[in-house]
Amino acid sequence: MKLTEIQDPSFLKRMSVSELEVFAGDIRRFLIEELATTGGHLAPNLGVVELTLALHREFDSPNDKFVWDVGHQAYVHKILTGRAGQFDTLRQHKGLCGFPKRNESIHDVWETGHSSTSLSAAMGIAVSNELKGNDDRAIAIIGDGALTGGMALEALNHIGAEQQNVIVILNDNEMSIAPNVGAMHQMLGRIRSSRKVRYAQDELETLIKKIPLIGGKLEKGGEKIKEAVKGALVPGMFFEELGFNYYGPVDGHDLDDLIEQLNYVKKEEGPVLLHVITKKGKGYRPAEYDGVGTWHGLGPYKIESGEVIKGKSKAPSYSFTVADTLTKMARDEDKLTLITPAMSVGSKLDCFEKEFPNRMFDVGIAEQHAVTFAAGQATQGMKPVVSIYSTFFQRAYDQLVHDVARQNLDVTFTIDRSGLVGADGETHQGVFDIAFMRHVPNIRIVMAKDENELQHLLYSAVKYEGPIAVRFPRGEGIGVTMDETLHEISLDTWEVEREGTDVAIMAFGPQVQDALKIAELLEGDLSVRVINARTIKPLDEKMLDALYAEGIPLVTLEEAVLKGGFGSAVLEHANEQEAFPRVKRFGIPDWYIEHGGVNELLEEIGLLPGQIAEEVRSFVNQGKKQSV
Ligand SMILES: Cc1ncc(C[n+]2csc(CCOP(=O)(O)OP(=O)(O)O)c2C)c(N)n1
Repeated sequence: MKLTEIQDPSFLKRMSVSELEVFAGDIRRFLIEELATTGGHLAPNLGVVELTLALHREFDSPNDKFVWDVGHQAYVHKILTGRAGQFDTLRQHKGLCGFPKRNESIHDVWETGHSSTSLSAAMGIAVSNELKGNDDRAIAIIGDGALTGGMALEALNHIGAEQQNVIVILNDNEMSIAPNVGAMHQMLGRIRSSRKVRYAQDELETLIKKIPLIGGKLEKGGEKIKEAVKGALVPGMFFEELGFNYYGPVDGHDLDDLIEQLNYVKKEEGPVLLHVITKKGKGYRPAEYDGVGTWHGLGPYKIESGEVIKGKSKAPSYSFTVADTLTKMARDEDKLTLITPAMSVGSKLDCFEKEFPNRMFDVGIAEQHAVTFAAGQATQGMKPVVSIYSTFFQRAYDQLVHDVARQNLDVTFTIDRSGLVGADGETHQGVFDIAFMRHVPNIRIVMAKDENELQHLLYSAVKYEGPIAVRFPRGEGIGVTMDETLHEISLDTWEVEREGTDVAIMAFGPQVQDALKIAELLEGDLSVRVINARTIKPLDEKMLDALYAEGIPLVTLEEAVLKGGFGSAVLEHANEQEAFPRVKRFGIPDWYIEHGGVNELLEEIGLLPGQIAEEVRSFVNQGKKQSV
């Protein structure tokens, strides 16, 4: 069958195991070929081809509800539910989303992008099923990486206690983006190496009875001893103790075994966990032998050589500049430590890790813990830096408010992927952090106009004693010359980048470059002042007061949500001063920005320099008319 002709997964039920095996090969070829042009999450999807086939064969989606954790591994599910024909638009503007999307298919019941939500969502679905009196199943598919997230553990705790009918499929490939870490990972490793298989409950009882000499006595001798023996025989005792019936470990590429185990699982009442061992990147050599995480998610590549196609790089990435600066600083500052919640690959922290392995902590997907762990260190005089993506920092809001800022602790946050990120879409846009940090007492927020200013701003932020967030965008710097030595710059003043008398544009981060472009576009018509407002909090109140007094029209520009953002801060300050400047704000509107190229997205919301320039022109002219 041609993959593009698939409408729904029901045809799988008529396929034999050997037919399914051939079909798995077709799906792998399709993924490798399609993603070579579009890019995307190749390795996670190659790892779940057989698992997804078996799940769709043994359950009845959409009545039975699949909840994919993170959702980056749902491509095979998308193919089997009638979306193969849209893969040439994967992660592109208006194209197929890289994560489950409810408006794409009735088979996508739960939208994600952030990890560790699947068990809670499946529990919600299972409870609803019960209350509504139907026996549809709730099936969460979660990776060993996502299982380290606090939410997943909270949900295990709840599901086990309630004995709810939730099926958990643990897709254990030993990798998060990079190799997985933590005690949970070590525990799963012990299970994997024990190579024992789960015996169905009644078989286990029979087995215990058969143990020479003591088996019969044990049977009569009370539950406690029986449970202890069971612990030795059942590899997933941890999950059993939490109230789950554990099955596995099963080879996730052996369709025969998978189907057999799913049939056991289907018949169970109460919570059940099937431990499936898979290989990330299965079936494509470069992805299979990737110990680093390159093939987790990537852009286009050459299929034959496995070479990742990269545009000519003009400048180091902002992430690299941050990691490099921290590494340099750590050479002189032995209290500096670096904490990452599983994002060392994306934030390019390997240089720090190589040089200071004992001061670098990958805590797994555990943003909340990462922040409070840093706070704990700061109470002891250390200088912790939490490297975190803007979007994942959302998870740790209370830890910021209650643990770090309230105690006014010396923690630096380096906020990667601040601003629009593009292809990952609405779950990943880094546009909320200013709004959720700005109202928190004690914290400072800064963003540099280019990579050179970034290194100095970060240097100053780490030297500063108190909570401070250094934002920086995804991708490459703009190619400015980097100073050899680091120096401190002010953390509460702005700078005029270009003089002008008709209007003042205040921007920070890469938007300073946009403001300069706008000024050029309007040259001849309007004289535009451009201000690098690199300290978002506190504002440069002295400069602002002078601007209010001057009466020049003000424009604020930010790639962050308008509500509660930098422009709002400028208005609030005017209100506090009882000043009434004319202010026009540009930023992210009050809706979620979907996936697509950053420029396409900016165009859609009217934030390209050319679009803003026209708006600024009419804003200033309108003001002139009013004052005539
Ligand atoms: C809250 C949160 N933190 C970090 C990430 C970034 N992230 C995406 S996938 C991933 C690894 C997930 O590993 P696992 O669950 O084992 O899935 P695999 O890719 O190995 O199949 C990480 C850290 C995220 N999506 N959500």
